[in-house]
Amino acid sequence: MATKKKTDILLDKEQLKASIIRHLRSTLGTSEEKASQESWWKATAAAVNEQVYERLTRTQQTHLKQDTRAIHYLSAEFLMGRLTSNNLHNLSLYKVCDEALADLGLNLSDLCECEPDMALGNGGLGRLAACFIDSLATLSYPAIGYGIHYEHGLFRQEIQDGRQIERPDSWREYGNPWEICRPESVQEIPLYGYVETVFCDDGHMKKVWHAGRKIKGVPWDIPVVGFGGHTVNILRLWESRASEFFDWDVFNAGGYLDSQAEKAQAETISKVLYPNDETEAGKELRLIQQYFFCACSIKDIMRRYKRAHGNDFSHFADQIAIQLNDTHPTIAIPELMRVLVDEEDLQWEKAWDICYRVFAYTNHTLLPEALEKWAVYLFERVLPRHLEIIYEINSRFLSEKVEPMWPGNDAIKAKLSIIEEGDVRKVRMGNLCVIGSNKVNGVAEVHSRLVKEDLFPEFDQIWPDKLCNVTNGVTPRRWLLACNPELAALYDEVVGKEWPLKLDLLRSVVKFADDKAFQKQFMTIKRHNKEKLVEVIKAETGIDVSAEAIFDIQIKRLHEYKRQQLNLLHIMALYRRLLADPDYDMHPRVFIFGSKAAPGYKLAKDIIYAINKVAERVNNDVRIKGKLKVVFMPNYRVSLAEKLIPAADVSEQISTAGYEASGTGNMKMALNGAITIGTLDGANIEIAEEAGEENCAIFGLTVDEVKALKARGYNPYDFYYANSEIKAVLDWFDTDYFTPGRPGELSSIKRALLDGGDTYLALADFAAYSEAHRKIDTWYCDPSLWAKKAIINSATMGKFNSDRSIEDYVARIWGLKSCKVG
Ligand code: DL6
Repeated sequence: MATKKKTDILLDKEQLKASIIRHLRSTLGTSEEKASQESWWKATAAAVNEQVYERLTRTQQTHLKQDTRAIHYLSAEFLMGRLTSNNLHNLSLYKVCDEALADLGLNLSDLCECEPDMALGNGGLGRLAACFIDSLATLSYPAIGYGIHYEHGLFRQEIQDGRQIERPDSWREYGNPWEICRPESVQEIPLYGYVETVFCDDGHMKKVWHAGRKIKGVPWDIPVVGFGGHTVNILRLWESRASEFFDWDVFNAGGYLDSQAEKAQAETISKVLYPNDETEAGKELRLIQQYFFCACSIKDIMRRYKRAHGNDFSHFADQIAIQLNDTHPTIAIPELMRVLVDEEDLQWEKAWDICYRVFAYTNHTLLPEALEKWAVYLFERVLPRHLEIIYEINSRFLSEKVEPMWPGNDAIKAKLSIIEEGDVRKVRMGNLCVIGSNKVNGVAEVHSRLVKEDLFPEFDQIWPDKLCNVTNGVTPRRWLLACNPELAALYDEVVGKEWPLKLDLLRSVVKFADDKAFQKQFMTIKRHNKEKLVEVIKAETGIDVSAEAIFDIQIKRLHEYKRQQLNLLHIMALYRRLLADPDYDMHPRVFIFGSKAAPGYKLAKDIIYAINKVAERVNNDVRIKGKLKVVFMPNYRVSLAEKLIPAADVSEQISTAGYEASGTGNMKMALNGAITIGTLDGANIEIAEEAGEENCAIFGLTVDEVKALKARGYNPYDFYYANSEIKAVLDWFDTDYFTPGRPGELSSIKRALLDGGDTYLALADFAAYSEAHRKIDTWYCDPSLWAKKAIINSATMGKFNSDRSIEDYVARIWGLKSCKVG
């Protein structure tokens, strides 16, 4: 009989049961009779953690011994969601645990529902980071994710009378079993103060930053279990605390609140994700947040490096790779320069050579408002030494790179400079990222092309090999294996159990796309998932929908460029058609939205309100005989996405071409057998290439057509007057049809689309969008044709495995070696 390998899962059902009960009694301090569902969930997590920690230790020992290059992924967002089912799946313990709990009279899925989402992110960027750290561990790469341990992640969204209300999200109010505090690795971070120039005995000049304040960074580690359970990396999140948090003297003198002021101030730094930065205080807080987590992370990286190499920095760039996930962690570049030059006494040139080889930057958006800029005066006050370093980087860049290429060209210098001149001088973090990184990547082919051609064309001329592409991906473990168990089981049967690692294997399923028996199996699974969603919708919103209908889903942040308003216009147009002709020929359709709007984004919030008001009217209108339903699911988050995605028939990916960097929801829905209605934007283009354009409903202006129309001068009124349906729908917003007794409550949407200039060309794409929906309807009415398209979509998404993205990063940017944990 073969002996078990050290990494084989050694737990059987009885052992797991015993472990859960032991933890229930000795870790949770309760008993089987008294325990709440939460206690059972935590006891289960603790039992799983025994396995996780053992592997974590083994991984860290292996990495220490092998001492190969590691990637440090710096991100302001990690949208992890729930970890219980994910960790069980990745340790191959899901089934055993399910059975063990069933023996104890419990249901694993119910227990999983006790877990709050770790919503430490806003949207695609944060979820991508979560998928990437899953893939890095799965592929056995030495990697650490670094971010912020927000006390409250993204707000919890409630809907009251149709409007979004933001409530604090307290994901760890009663403790989170997946995180470990590491007091032994606390860091202290300086802020404010002044810089002194000191002349040393050997005659050289040195800069000394005298901090005005110090903040403590306390690390919390979340183990990241790779699929197969061999490698367990960590996600290290920094929590801010006051260095001296309690003033005895002030307290004893009766200043009970004042005695804690320092503590309150320091803790503010890791309080919330993206504090509102419309005020000066908000801007300062955001900059401090960014510096805080970057500085803690750089110190941590230094500590580890020095443990192995002492003060010999000649191997630093060979050992350390740092990825900047968007511009939020840009300050890590001058921080590493500061540490190397000021603290480690390296020459500027040597330090710069190291920095340049260490850093790489991922751009996630072309929207100018998302490329951060900080006022110089703010920098001067909060990070005075960093501003000096940025000036030095900039002056060397302009004289060594720009002047030789464009001699005497001040306009180009002004454009490429890290400092933007004007009434308020600003530090351009995007430019600093490009100048300080050895590679810059976009996240889908078309996006990367636009980064090169439109966003950073001169930088591309200076460094022709710097700008590259890595198309995003999603982990098939969470986004198929865990969230769609029936489809996963079908794929196990048809292609074997290797597909969660080699998603390309699914391609062989294409040959069954015409097979009636397979179609039936595939669509029965979809039907089951839809039936489950019907229950969730009823429970969350009270709305009755039928699984007979087409489930048409748009789930993503609310933004005008993503065009939820276009979807709404079309829904209203369908409603009008149905009112005009109750026998209007269409298959019943349920339009489902899930979306949060940034708290300060008024129009986005108005769009949510309009969706809800239209939903109320449409859902209760007996004249249309239930042919149209509209559902807005409150508090969209990862765990809700896990229920929506497997049930989607149609995936709405309708951004204005050229604006959505990639999208990842598009990949998740297609992988689960939804058909994309989408523009030729972001990764939609690559999805259509993989699945075949005939299996997607592609519509609308292309990137070049969008540019041409804008260049010609786009006038939305042309479409308003030319298309009577558009006119009627827009005029509806001014009436009280959807807001009885309160006309004009929805008018801001019409205004934005007409007088506001319709920046994102919703009216220009309306007719094509409406036509694409007709096509969807026709396809759906032919069940075999629909099943074939759905199967092909699911089977051809192999490219969008985040493991492939990570291998691309490794080959094109990071140069890592996989480090198997034995
Ligand atoms: O790369 C991950 C994700 C892309 O899939 C989305 O297309 C893109 O919108 C998102 N970008 C951001 C950055 N901020 N903004 N806007 O979240 O990144």
